[in-house]
Amino acid sequence: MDPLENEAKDGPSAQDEGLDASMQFLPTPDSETVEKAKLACRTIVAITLVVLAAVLALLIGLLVWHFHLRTDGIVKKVFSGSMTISNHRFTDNYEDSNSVQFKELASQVSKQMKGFYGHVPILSRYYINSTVQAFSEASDDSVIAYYLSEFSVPVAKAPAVDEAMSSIYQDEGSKHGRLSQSMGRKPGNDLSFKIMTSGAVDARLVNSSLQSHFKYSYHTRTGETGTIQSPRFPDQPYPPNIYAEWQLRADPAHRIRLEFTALNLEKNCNNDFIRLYDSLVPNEKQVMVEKCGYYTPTEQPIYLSSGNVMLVTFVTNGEKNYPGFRAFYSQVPAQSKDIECGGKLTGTNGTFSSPGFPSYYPPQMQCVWDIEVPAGKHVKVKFSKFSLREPGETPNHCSKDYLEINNHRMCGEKPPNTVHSSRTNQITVRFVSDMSYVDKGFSAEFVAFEPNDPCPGKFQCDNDVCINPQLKCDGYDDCGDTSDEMNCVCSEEFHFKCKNGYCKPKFWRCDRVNDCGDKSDEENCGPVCKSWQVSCRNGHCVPEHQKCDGHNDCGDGTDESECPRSIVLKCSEFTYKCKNNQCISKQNPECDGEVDCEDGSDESGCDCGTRPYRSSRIVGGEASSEGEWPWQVSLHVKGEGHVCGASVISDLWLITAAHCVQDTERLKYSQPDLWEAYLGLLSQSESSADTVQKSIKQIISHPEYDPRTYDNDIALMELNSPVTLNQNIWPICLPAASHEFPAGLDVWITGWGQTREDGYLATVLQKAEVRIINDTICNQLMNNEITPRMICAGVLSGGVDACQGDSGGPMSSVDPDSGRLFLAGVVSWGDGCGRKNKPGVYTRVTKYRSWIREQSGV
Ligand code: 4AZ
Repeated sequence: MDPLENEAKDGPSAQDEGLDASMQFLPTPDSETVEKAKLACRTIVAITLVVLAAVLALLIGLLVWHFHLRTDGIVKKVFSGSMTISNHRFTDNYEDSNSVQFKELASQVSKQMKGFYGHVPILSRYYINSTVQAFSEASDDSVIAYYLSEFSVPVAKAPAVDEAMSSIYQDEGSKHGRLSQSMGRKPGNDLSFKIMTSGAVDARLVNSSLQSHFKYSYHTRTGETGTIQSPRFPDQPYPPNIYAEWQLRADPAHRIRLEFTALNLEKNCNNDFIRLYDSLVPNEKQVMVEKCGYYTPTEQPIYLSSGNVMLVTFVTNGEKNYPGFRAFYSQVPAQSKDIECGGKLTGTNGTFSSPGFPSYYPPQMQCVWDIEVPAGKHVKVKFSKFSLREPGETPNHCSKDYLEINNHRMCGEKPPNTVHSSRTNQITVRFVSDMSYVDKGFSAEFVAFEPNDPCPGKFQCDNDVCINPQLKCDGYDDCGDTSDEMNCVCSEEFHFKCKNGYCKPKFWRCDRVNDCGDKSDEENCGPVCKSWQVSCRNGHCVPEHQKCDGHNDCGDGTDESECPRSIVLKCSEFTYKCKNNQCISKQNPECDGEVDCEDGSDESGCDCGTRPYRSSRIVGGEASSEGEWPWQVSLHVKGEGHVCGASVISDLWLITAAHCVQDTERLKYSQPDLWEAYLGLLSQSESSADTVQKSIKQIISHPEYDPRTYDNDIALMELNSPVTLNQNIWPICLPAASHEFPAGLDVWITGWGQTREDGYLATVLQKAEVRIINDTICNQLMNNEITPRMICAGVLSGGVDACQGDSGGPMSSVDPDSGRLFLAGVVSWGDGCGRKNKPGVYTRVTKYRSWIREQSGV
């Protein structure tokens, strides 16, 4: 029996009857009747108890539910909005939240808002209060009030409150929107107001963990420029867990122009971010942009408001803090040449662009251009830039910001040279930006053309783009829709014909890159051996089963070079030389974690090429993270800043390019005291606790460096004293003379050099992934200027490369077996930067292994 049941049935009954519980189960002579009476009585008591317990449980449940909803289940909902108060004239006192005038009008607005929400039961039930955040001057001299309305809502009712809030405002459309029931002049209340817009406030702005709040309010006048910046900028990183806002006002009939001159925040916008609003309150419907991460000096953006106000908010969380931002604000006339928008355009050609271009266009713009070219001609519009993106918008929907050409809507981002043609001599272009989110806009050219010759002297792509006829069938997609690479007759001399019909430059064959798209350019490469054979580097073919059998069947060690165990061979350029002068067959055996030399020398001196953080695989130049390239050094000329890169190869020695340390008429770059080396650096604008600045003791330029050809472009620098290695300062492995970096291998280049040809230096260390290019091909592409002491790498279609300022820095190659990084090259020279078919040229470090050891002992 269950002991509980026993207690419930028997315990109380024994007591009820005044019996001694110990006697309860003793049999009596007339025990049967006594037992029956007892049983009936016990059942009644038990039922009563069960009912009581159920009632108690229900009561407890109700209490828990009640308290749960009253405490944990309540959410704070904040909405922001603005209203015009048409029966009040604006005075400057309204800009000062401490003035009597501000307080009086704010209190009136709060009262009126209470009455306003009072009409809607679900809102009045949960309404807490409304507080006016700011007033601004409308163009007709009346007052605009910006307020926050707070509600305390049970979680389950939150959607109903959102719904009620959105239905009471009829503010889609525009700021000059329609009147709603919110229009009112109530008896005993002297405000005549019209709600203009209202929207939820981003939950991150009302987060209770934000410890410090900063609020600033500025009014700019014509000819003045003010500065706003994150707390502690530029000396220290911004503080954690703060909310800061700047209310910016301009005179009526002006716009706010905000230009960022520095922007370096944490990459993740969920942690730290800036938001701009086309309002003085953080209304979600009027967000112009959200920014985080780093922007180089060349891409510092400029924003324009639609009216005479703008709000900048800045939020940080408790994790990582960065340098922050600085921006200049000023006022510009609402209608000016820069913000010109629409009109009639005539002639045979001309240009037009989105308002404010190349600044971001303002919200709430509507422009129409009527373009007409001479009768008998047709007209086309070509976009050199087109960027009309909005979060959550897809390019075939285009309901927010868009451009309409003869009723064809375009939005999102389009490639340069996108063309739209008309079959008449007229074209109408309409540009619309809505209340929220702005972008860079577009820049366009219109051109008249003869209907029967749309691309005079050029090739017309299927997408109406005209390209230089030489670009047809050159292996590159110049049209953007591959129509220039279709139906090609490949040139015998220059082209390889892919199986899928494309013609690709001959030199792209067998470079281990799938240029055709169907891999046909990478088939049948190397010596033609049978499928059951191994192809040797010397052109021989040996049976597959002879691979890694401990015999040198190829004769050059190829069949024994990619094996778990090495064999001792006659020394050649393909063998690795151990310290005891024995030569072994294994390819790249140094520091791979296995002892291959009898004397173990291939695994000595291997405290190199490792890093605390791994990089992700992203092609193209982008910012590195701290500790990603701990051998990267920034060489500064004292008083001038960064000039060249270098690599740490031990705690005392750096490798750089000889051309970085050649004397010129102006400066004696070969003098050690001209230089200072920064180790463990990520951003040129800030140093971390692990950054070390070192003086240079001596510079050893390669004695055979040729400044005319850049042959032997390598130099060693000795630090004044050894550096303490740490997670941000660590040597890269030097490859043995026999180390192979085959064509097609992916390698990384890093540096603070120019981010484009003739551009600016980068502030944060940039990284890019490029491929080793075949020597013969590179020599053809670079006018036979490649010597055996150079190695080429790049992306032949262009756009990814080293540039001025990267010189002397590393080309790092990850060894697939050990994961260690080896110094494959030193950035040396090139024909411009990132040009098509112009790879970067690097000093081939394997050629200098013994010279480095002789000079530095490393
Ligand atoms: C330079 O001037 C330079 N594109 C370095 C590398 C490259 C071009 C120029 C490679 O230091």
